[in-house]
Amino acid sequence: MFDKLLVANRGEIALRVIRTARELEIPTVAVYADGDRAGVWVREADEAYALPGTSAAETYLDQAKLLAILERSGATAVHPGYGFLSENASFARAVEEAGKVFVGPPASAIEVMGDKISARVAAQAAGVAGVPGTTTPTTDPAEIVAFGDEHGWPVAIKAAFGGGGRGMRVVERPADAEAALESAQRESQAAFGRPECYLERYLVWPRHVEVQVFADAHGNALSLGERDCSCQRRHQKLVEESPAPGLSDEVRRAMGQAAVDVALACGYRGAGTVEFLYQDGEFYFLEMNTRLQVEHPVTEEVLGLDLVALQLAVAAGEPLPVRAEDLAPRGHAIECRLNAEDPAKGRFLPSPGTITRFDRADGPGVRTDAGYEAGDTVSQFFDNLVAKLVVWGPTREAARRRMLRALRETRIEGISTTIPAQVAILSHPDFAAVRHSTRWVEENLDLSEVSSPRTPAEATGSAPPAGSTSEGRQLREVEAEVDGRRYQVRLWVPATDPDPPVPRATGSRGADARPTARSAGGRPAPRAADGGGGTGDAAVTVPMQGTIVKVLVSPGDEVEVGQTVCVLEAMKMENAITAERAGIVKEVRVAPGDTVGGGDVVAVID
Ligand code: MV4
Repeated sequence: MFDKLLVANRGEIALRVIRTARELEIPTVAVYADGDRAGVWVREADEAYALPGTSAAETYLDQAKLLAILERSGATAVHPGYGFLSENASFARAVEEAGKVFVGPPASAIEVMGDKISARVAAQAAGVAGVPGTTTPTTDPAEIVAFGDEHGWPVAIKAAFGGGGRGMRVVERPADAEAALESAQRESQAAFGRPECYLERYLVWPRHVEVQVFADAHGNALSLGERDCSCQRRHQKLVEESPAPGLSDEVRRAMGQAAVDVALACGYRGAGTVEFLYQDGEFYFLEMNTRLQVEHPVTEEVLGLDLVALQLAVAAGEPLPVRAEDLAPRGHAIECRLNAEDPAKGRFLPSPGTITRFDRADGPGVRTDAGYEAGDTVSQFFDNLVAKLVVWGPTREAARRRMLRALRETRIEGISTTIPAQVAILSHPDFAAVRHSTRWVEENLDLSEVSSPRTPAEATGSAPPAGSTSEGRQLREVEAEVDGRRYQVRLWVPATDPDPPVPRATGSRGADARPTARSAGGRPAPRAADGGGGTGDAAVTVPMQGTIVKVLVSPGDEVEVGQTVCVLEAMKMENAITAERAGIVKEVRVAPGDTVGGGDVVAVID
């Protein structure tokens, strides 16, 4: 097929590609940034080359370095994985111009789908409707008002060159149009270097359903079924599943056909994902991702197919080795993205660091795709994804329970992970009954009691016995046997460590997650906002490092609980920093352009 394959990526996806290549007896070439020298994918590849540097821009995004390694290694094809250069048309073109094969779609298809306005136009031309919206860039807030009055409020402002929700703003009423457009354009410019935005009617309670498509160079295109990725937080997916639950056969079939029509209309080849919003029995084209997605394993588990093998086959010019009538979907698969983030209080703060323990879940129907092992360090420079936990079960309910079992079996120490949040999601009755939507995790799931200590010892004093303080005490988990029965006991003992770790929050592992969102009919009722009593902190702090892009209050202003004090740009997203208590602004310590670190005080409220 190919004499040698360059895998231009890192972590779990690099290893995922290398595994299939090995099964196909294709020699592989890995690449690594300075901090990745000991990466598991580097060891598993047949050859590995350094990408000198630490940041993504200096390494996995550096086209010149990758093209030089392509030449030097003698590889004849490049698999870009996801992220990095996977949807970069100029890289795809440069690879082809070097006489090598880009394992992905033609550069022209990447270009059409990379511009969300032209993607909408292409889908429309294929007879596939998007959400009612505009097909020219919006520059005037008056257009938003006119659009909302015609199609209904709220209105979504979206970045034409965005994706993943960056640059998206929801405008509830005409008075908010101007500020929202300005903010969307600013975020879009910062993240993508282009300010163009367009409009859509905003759907209030949709599910995110996407269709996996495959096309070959011989005019065949095929749907490999759908995935539901509605459980996400700030556009970071947490749980994905296939098939999408609760769709009628008619909708499922029509959505698959629509996705195939979109792929054929843009001259697609390879693996692609067509995203839809699904609400009230209707589906609407959203965008097309021209790469293999993180969540592809749920499709693999349900169909018993290797999507990387299919990618390599069609990239080599072979006809698709499967036909629609041969597909035999079986059971249900769920994936959890285990990220190095602390979900405590629903904040999901990045938690880079060294993994000191990593016990994988095992047993029937369980698959872990990880890019790290115990001893490896999750760097602040790259994605927080540590591993993907994937389960298969004969039914959705069996898969849901199996995932809970596998989450509890997985033990990761040294970093905090999203596992407790995923336990909360999977064990919630709304998720079990498919009452969730793309807004459910953020608006209905109560993560206030969730915690994810980096190590069990770090739970020190986290729940000290009544009447004691955490000071000078340490939690010890010990086993005891009383009358022939084993007990696991927690003891708060005098600290031997002269500098005991700072208590973080209550609870210890995933099982402590206590979701409490209530359900009311089809749509769960939002939970009460935190700090509603206005007893929050006087000091307004930022949760993470970033740049202040806007300050909305001045000393002497009166503020309410939840009012935006300033806007922080972090990880290329704008975050509203809000007041946790009502009062008068006593001090404002930042100005636009200032760089701040996690925990820094930006204002004080009296
Ligand atoms: C929407 C929407 C509601 N109405 N468009 C966010 C990411 C980007 N791919 C599109 N997104 C959305 N577009 C309209 N007209 C709601 C979302 C959305 C969303 C979509 C998919 C998965 C998670 C989401 C979370 C919040 C909002």
